Amino acid sequence: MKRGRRARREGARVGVAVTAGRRYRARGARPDWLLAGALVAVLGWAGPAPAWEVVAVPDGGSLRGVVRFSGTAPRLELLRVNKNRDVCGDTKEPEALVVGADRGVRGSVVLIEGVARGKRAEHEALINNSRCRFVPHVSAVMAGGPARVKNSDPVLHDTHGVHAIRGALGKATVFNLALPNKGQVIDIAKRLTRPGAIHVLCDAHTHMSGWLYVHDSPYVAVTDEAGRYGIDGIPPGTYTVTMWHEGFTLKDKDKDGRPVYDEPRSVSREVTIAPSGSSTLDFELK
Ligand SMILES: [Cu+2]
Repeated sequence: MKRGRRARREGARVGVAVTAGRRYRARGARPDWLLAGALVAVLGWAGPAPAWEVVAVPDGGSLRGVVRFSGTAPRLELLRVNKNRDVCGDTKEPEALVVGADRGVRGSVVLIEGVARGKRAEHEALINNSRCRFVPHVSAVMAGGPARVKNSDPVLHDTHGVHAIRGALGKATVFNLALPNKGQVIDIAKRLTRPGAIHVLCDAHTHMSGWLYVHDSPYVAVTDEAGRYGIDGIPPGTYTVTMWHEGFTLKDKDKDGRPVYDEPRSVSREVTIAPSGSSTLDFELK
């Protein structure tokens, strides 16, 4: 009871911060429009994630499953390397769709929606520029959770993250980091204030592409080579669980030669987590 009240209070406080911008705009007075525009640009396409409340989950349950590709997986075009070929090689395998044994899909994000409070964020998202790829290709983290970008190569990478959904003024940059030195690490936790998929690109290498999925709680996972995922410590209840996967049907190339795939896929299903229970939920990706 006490906890619930505190959570509501915190939510309300965040709500005030968000509506403050809206009120400003609604007033509509002359130079306020400029400020409102700036606010939209800063906020991007969604409001900040509500404050996460860490509580003990003694009867937490677990959710496990597999994401499998349904049908025949398309063969994606090799990616041409535009510079530093001595270090990066001439071509790279595309990673937008990687199907392993038993049709398991690597790099799908599975997230539990609407969890108000629960466990502490455990896993750090580390986007490593390694051999001119983002490793891992897809990572996930709670908003404001531990996250860093690293360069393990002896060449300059410029790691540029943009929200995948267009805001009022176009795609919003979340971070844009020049990493000229091997071994360099930059903390990005404070930049990850809003939930959603961030497309991670390299301004130096057009073949480099990855994703960082920011969720509003730590109840999020990315599938492994076999398409498996697992999430633990879930407060008992009934939830919507969503599987997200980046687009992999080639639509176009941008002006620099980057492949442009179609929109990400997402599939949602409902699941009930019993106290200390183990639930299973598989997804099909088409
Ligand atoms: Cu690069």
